[in-house]
Amino acid sequence: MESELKNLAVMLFDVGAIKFGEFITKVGLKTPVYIDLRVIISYPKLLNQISNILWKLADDVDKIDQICGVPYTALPIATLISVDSNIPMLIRRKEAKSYGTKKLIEGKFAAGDNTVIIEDVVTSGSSILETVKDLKQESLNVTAALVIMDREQGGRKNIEDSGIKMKSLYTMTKLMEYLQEAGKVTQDTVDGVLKYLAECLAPVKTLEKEGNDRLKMDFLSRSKLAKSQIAAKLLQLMDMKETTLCLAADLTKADEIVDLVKLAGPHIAVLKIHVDIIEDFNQDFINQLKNLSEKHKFLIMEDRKFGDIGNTVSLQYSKGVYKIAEWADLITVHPVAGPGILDGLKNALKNITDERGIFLITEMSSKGALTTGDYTKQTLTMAETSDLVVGHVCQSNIFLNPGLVQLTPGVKISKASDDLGQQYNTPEAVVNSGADLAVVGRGITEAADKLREVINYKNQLWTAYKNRIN
Ligand code: S5P
Repeated sequence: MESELKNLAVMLFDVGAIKFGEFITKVGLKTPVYIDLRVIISYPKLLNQISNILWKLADDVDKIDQICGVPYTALPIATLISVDSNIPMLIRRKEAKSYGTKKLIEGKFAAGDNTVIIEDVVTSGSSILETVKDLKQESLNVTAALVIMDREQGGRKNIEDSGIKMKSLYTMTKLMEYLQEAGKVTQDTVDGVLKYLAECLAPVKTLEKEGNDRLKMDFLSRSKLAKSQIAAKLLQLMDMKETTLCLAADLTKADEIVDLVKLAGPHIAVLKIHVDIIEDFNQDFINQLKNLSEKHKFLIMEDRKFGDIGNTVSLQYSKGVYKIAEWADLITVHPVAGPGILDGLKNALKNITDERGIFLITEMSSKGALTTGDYTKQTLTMAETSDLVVGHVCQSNIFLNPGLVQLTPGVKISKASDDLGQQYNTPEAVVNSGADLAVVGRGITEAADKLREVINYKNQLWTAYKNRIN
């Protein structure tokens, strides 16, 4: 293998894939060596040789289910390996599509598939770590990263510290040695490159610190990562209106709700109601809410907490007196019945053209709630499987996916609990615990000056969000 690697190093040099001189890297730093493996697509034989030899680094080939290429340079290499080994391939998109499914990972896969990442050059390791993160988000199991060139600037450590085995064909030291032996570079060039590499280490990054930290990202960036279109819309309107307030208008008279929404509409992101507590429910009430939601740009959530088998929730969602599917942008769902509940709800949307979304009740705010342990964990997994899910109703930062929204109830500036088990936290505390949207009910509905309180909550929540992302 060593003599093959030497020959290949010379060929790479000869086709201009390895250059020496003074170059500027993509982060604006000077470097005396530049590796540009993109050129190898113009040399099919070389491309094939590189792919073959890279694949020799793979362990336990019969246990590998997927090969994932990191765009763009490594894609043709991964393709050749996939064709040759007859192991299917995945592509990680650089950005989610702005239309359709918004998938980040293209290709067919199953949760738990063993996946090997193919990459051309590793400097800090961040491309591989971002890829690992997206693959893990889809419950894929990353077993190794196979790399052509390790620049020896700290990337290997970053990747291995994140628990991923990395194997490379060349380290920069070995490459320089081979090229010097072949008379392609002088001792001065070798010294210059090695000195540079020793001095210019890439920043330390690990999987946890890398990339999409939900709590540190702004809503607009996160909207681009959302699988659900209505989640993207929600994140965008929160950014545009500068509000994370979800008003729980738990009043029992239609007119009282409409009057409150007329005041609060410009300041809220979501209006949440319990339609079954309204004594004089009628279609005109819904029409008024829809008009206000269009005028003031907020979404309407029916906090129905569906919790039955698929067939029943399908009927409850679309039929009966309330016909919730026709007007509620968002609904809440107890995942207790298992994934069939999501299929049932989707089934009810066959004739609905507007975007609809679901918040799963993943953790409840009330004292002694049973939404704990495995139940919560399995709900998190369930959310990743459906593009109807907009986010989680929960009390703390229990999920990573920045394309999902955390909605947290139990928010009040002054009071710590009510007499019926509800537990409250302050706006700042819930935002720091990961709340993207905060539900405020009686903190506003029972206030003497409701508009003042709406604005007060909105401002306190927005300030806490701004502090959080900064
Ligand atoms: O865990 C939960 C989930 C929800 S959706 N705890 C909650 O309190 N809620 C809802 O949030 C509850 O049904 C009510 O509509 C609102 C909280 O109202 P508040 O008056 O206690 O602020």
